[in-house]
Amino acid sequence: MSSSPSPNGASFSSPPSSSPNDESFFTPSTGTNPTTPTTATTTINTPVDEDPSPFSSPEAQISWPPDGNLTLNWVLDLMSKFDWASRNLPPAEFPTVLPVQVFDRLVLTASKILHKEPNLVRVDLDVDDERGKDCRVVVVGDVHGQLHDVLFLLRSAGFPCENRFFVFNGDYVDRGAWGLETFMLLLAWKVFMPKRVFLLRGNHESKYCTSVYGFEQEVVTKYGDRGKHVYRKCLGCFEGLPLASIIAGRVYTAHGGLFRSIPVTPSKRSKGKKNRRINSNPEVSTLSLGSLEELSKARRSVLDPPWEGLNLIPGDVLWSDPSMSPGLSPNTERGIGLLWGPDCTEEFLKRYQLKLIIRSHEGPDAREKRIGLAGMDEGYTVDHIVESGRLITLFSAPDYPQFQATAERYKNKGAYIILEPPNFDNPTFNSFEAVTPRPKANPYYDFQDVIDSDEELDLTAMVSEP
Ligand SMILES: [Mn+2]
Repeated sequence: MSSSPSPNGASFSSPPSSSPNDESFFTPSTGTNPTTPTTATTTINTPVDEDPSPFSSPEAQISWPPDGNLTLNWVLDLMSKFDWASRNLPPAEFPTVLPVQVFDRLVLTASKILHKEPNLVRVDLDVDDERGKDCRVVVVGDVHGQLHDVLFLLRSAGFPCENRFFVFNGDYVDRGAWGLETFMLLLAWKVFMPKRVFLLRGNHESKYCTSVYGFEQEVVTKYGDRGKHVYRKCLGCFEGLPLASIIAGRVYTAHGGLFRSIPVTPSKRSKGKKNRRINSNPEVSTLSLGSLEELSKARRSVLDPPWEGLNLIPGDVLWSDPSMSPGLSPNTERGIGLLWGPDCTEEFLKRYQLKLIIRSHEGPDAREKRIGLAGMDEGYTVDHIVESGRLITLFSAPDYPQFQATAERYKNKGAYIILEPPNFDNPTFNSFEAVTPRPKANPYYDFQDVIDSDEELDLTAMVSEP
């Protein structure tokens, strides 16, 4: 049930002076993709003039389409140029590839689409339609700025197209050196195919995490004096990302997972100073599983999901973890979110007649410390098997984290899931290894000092309003 396409030896390096649609890179290795232009010929073959800068190359520069409509070739070209830049340019030269004006247009266009989506996006497939019978949904877990592995994954699964949907479970940025490129290329796909590509929010799509785990520093390094502007725009876009999805009425996906019931609808006032003190949490004794209706009403447009007050559902959905012990309890290891047991998985699946929960959020480092739960060596684990269905953790960053303090690496595989008709509830797991060699890069955070997994949050540092 697990296939392992090997990315090793496949070269994605494609200098921008050659065709960006080089077949070795852009032909999906599996499946069919009717809209993939295997013979596309967007050429930018003009010879390179003498250039004063040893790095900038006029062919590498991306421009916004004059009519504002992204095309498949535009997205493929963007991916090719990001890949080339990651191998050939110092980070500070990145704006010669993605000028800040083009960044602005892409983020603005994507943000408008994302902010309009509901907290819980419904990925509905018209399987009664003749064409719908060939539909697939690819589900992807944490990718953490590992650009080359994301490019491999997209090529391996097949690019998004009319009958190939994608649901990404969040954690696009931080830790890896190419979080900006990764997030931008996913936004490009979102803009190009808004009804086929769904980007959910991860706990790292927040101000707190990106200030500790590298993304803020990455953006400032790449964009220099425009870095603060670029970072702020990214944060604004993070706030628009939806929280969860339901695929074909049968599969629930979210970055962390399940969430508590909140009796009162949170109001804007609940984030005021008076609520900042951590209390002894009188709600603990009355924790109960939240409903999809409550999830739909939560206020997701926050830079950091609060861990106290009334707007707790976003923090739960983004930060919670499954446990082998029954019941709901505060996630004391993380300092935010919940732990939920197999009984909660069963209750949630049964209540909504679902068959599967696919969540992400735990890599090999986190799983090393979780007693009773399987390791992340293959990129996925089946955590709960209950009467109504299963709970799966999916992690899509192989050989993670990119920068690691210890000599011994986890050497974990990443995985993606394919859901197929008629019911979309019997997942196929596809494990894959990291693209090697990974281009050299410097870390954007002090990986020796920050703990490997996201536990023991410095909660006081999260009290930051725009
Ligand atoms: Mn996470």
